[in-house]
Amino acid sequence: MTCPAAAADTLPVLYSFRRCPYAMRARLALRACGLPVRLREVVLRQKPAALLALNPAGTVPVLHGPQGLLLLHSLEIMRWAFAKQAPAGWWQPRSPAEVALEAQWLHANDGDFKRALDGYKYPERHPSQSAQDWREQAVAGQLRPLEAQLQSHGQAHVWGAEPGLLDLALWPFVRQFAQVDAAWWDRASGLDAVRAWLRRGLSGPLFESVMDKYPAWQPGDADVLF
Ligand SMILES: N[C@@H](CCC(=O)N[C@@H](CS)C(=O)NCC(=O)O)C(=O)O
Repeated sequence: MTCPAAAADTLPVLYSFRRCPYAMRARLALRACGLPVRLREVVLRQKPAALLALNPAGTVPVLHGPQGLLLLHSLEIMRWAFAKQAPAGWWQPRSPAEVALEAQWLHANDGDFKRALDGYKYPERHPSQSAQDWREQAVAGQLRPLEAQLQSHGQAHVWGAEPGLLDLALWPFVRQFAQVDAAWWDRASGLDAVRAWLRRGLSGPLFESVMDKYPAWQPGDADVLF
């Protein structure tokens, strides 16, 4: 959807790529928190100069707004959104111990789990072990603990009945993992609680609402309100 220049001018700009799991989690958080942005869809092979000027590393997502707002990492964007306008009824860490626990899950996801996911998806690029070894590593290090966490309370989300930032941050990565070998995931993984958690997340209105397709942004294009 496009919006009048006057209304859009003050909104932050999100450089995004539809299929990037980091960009997905940023869009999920912005949408969950009800924070509109101007979305610029990036083609990674042809990064716009405006993106590279802001982030020489050339990664998406990037959030750039008025008054010096510049966030170059997905978790920074998520935390900014939740700090600005956390949705009512969502789980938020209430103690230093809960903050630390959430950070541990995120660190494990973005580190060891992401590496194992890449090895599982592209074993030819990561030949130090087989695809099956990468898969087992991802399961042992992250998905079995997630299964145990979900089973410990039997509720819909990682922390319990309320959804939280962590659910949004993990969904896009576990989604990719599940897609590598959907038959194994459905029939042989034994990760029943994780599968149900993922299915609920992906089929809900929030996830669907951040997966619309937009044409690649070019300088001079009308703003796309997201
Ligand atoms: N630490 C960054 C990582 C983002 C990232 O790696 N994004 C990928 C796309 S999924 C990217 O932009 N890669 C640059 C490229 O492929 O040229 C974050 O959390 O936002």
